[in-house]
Amino acid sequence: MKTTIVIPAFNEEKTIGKIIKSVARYGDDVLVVCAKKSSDDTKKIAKSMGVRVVVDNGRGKGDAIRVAIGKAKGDILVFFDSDGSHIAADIPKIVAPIKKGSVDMVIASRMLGGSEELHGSFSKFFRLFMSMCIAQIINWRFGKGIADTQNGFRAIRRSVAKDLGLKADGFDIETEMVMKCYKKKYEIVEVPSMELARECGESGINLWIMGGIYVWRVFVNLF
Ligand SMILES: Nc1nc2c(ncn2[C@@H]2O[C@H](COP(=O)(O)OP(=O)(O)O)[C@@H](O)[C@H]2O)c(=O)[nH]1
Ligand SMILES: [Mg+2]
Repeated sequence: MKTTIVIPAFNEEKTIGKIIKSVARYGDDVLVVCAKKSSDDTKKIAKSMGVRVVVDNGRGKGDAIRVAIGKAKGDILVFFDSDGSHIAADIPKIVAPIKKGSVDMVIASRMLGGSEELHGSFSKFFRLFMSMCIAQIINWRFGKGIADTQNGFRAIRRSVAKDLGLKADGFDIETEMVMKCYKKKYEIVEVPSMELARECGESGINLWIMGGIYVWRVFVNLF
């Protein structure tokens, strides 16, 4: 099975080069999805490194993930953020359960592996709280015991990703992916992986706006 490492990137010129280098050895190819709304040199740097680069439609991270699902060539897609939050050496253990057989999606779990992004300030606490509430609702609805429904670092069979019919344009795409996998009886497992603090800049998530979108996304996928 071939593996494509998908890197969504919105104004990440400071880290994109390093991230591409760090993940390349773990996949058969690398696909960088640059944000149409990027205003820095992310795209130029990615292209100069000889990997495939596509541009999203300017609607957000979910849009970028959907573009990648349509354009990637691998049988397995690994989504890996470009801000330095994930550990590239964990990619083999995220992909392994899919390669072994019956698993369809593997989430790199911060709840099992720890996170530098979910503790400290009030906004980090609120994010963790929201994330736990969403996991609880999903577990109640589908009779599961998942701990981290939202980490961007994950692997999925491309055929499964295509079959989900994802609609989210924003950061709610990860939650939608989990709910639709459960609805369609696809198997998800979590593997521990530490989330590091992003290396520079700030998260694109505005909690007050995204909070409402997350609630809506969970609600429309409940029944
Ligand atoms: N292509 C694309 N990538 C995005 C967009 N928004 C965020 N990203 C990337 O998605 C990843 C996660 O975004 P980030 O702001 O760190 O969110 P957080 O990790 O959930 O706090 C990063 O690699 C961003 O560069 C977007 O609109 N388009
Ligand atoms: Mg991040």
